Amino acid sequence: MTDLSTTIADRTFSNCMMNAAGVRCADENDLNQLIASPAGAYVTKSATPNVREGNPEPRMKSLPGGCINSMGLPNHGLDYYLDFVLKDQAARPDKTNLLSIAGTTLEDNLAMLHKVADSDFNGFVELNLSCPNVPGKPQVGYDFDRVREILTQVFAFYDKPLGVKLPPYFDLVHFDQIAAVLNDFPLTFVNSINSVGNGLVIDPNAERVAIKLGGLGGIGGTFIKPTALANVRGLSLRLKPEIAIIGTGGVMNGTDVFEHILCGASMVQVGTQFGFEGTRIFKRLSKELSAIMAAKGYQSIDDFKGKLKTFDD
Ligand code: RRO
Repeated sequence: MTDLSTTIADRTFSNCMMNAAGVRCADENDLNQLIASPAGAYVTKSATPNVREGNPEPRMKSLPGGCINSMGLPNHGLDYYLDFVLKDQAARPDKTNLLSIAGTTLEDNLAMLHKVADSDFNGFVELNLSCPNVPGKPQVGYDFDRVREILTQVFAFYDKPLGVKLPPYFDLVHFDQIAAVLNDFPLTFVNSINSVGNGLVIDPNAERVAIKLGGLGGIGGTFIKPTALANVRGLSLRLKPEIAIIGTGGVMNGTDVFEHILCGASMVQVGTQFGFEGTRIFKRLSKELSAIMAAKGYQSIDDFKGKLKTFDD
């Protein structure tokens, strides 16, 4: 029997797979479907303080094996998601879930975190520092001094479990720089990676961009797996062991989950393909990962987590 459970800090999750923020998690109906699925946890759509419409449509385009989006943070506002997770927590006190927060300013993030701090919520907050789709608002995760400033202000008062959602990094110096910042804070986890920002998808027949906002948006799906794995591995080698890693990006099948865990992920999130398949994907991925583990004689994910070999080993 293979055991797909995982642990982050002092919390155990019955399954190491869950949804990625943004995909099919924006309302109660979506979230209740996740609760009813084999996913080990859910994360709510990134919240802003108030309801937000997001960017003009079309703002998402499916591609073979992936997608591009310029959603622009459409969400029901923090109160809606906080209310949902609090009710769920009361009904299922043994479960830990993630509340995603993505203020477009530091003040908004601090105000939301004060509200969460003052509530009974005892799950994980995922602070999104990497939304690529808010015009005029750069992805904070690329400004290392700003990340330090934000985390300094957050941890001055917030003392419940908190992690950050990071953008992909592409240069090893940037891995060193972000890790040096993150290691100075009592983070519970980092989630790597968000969509790969500002790709351009074109409809060649129409000779036009595929989505609004000039056609630019975050790319997800198979194209981004090598970037995601490099980031999970790169952070795993650099972060202090108390900071767990959630691996996200390019997960289509059980092998992809296996590879994320080999690179050091304790939990794996599924975005694009979850959007295509819905919650039944968690049963399929669980079956596929279990089969890989059984064939290799692994009983638990700790048997291979972070144990990627190189030619130097
Ligand atoms: O809503 C979005 O446009 C969005 C967000 Br907040 C994010 O973090 N990542 C993404 O690809 N889209």
